[in-house]
Amino acid sequence: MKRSILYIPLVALCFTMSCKSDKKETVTDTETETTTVETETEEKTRTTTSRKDEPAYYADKKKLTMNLESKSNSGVTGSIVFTQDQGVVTMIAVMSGLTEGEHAIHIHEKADCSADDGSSSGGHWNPTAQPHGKWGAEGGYHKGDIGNFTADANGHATITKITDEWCIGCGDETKDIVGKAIIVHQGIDDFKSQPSGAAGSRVSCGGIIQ
Ligand SMILES: [Cu+2]
Repeated sequence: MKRSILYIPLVALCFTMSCKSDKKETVTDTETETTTVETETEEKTRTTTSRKDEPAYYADKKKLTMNLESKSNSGVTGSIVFTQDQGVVTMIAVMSGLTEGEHAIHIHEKADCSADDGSSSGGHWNPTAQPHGKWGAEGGYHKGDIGNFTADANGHATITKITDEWCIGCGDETKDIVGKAIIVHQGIDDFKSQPSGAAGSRVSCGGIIQ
C-alpha cells in the first residue's frame, strides 16, 4: 500500500513533464529508470547537435603566419601572426633591421613582393574606396591604413593590432586580408597626403597568404 502511495506523485510528475504517451499507462520501477536514462541521452545528443549547428563559431578560428622580406636594400625583416576568433582579427608583427624611430606600415593590394622596391604589391588596399587617413578617422581611412610604429635603438619593433574590420579568408572583399601584402615604409605616414601618406620607400614586404 505504501508503495502505491509513493507512485502517485511520480505519475503526476510524469504527466506534468509531458512524458511520452506510451509510458503514461503503466509506470513501474523499471520504466521510471528507463525514462531517466532516455532523458540523459537526449541531453547529450542535444549538446553535440548544437555544436554542429554553430559552424560560424568553430570555422571562424583561424591562424596565418607570414614573413616580411627586406626591400630597397634595407635589411628589414620580420614575421607576422594573424589570428581570428569570433569575428576579431589580431595581428602581431615582430620586426628587426629598422632605423630607429617611426615608420609606417600598411596593407597593400597584392601579395606580390617580387620587385626589389616592393612596388609589385601595388597601392594601398582600399576596398571601401575611402580617402587615406588615420585608422578610425571620421574623414575616412583605408582598410590597410594600419599606421605608424616606433623602432627602438636596436632597430626592433613589435606591433599589435586588433580589429573586427578584417577577416582571414571569409571571402568578404571589404574585409578579407588574404591575397594582400604587408608593407613597411622607411618614412612616417602623415595621414594626409593622398593616396598613401607620403611614407617613403618600401623597406619590407610580405604576402598575406594562407
Ligand atoms: Cu604603404
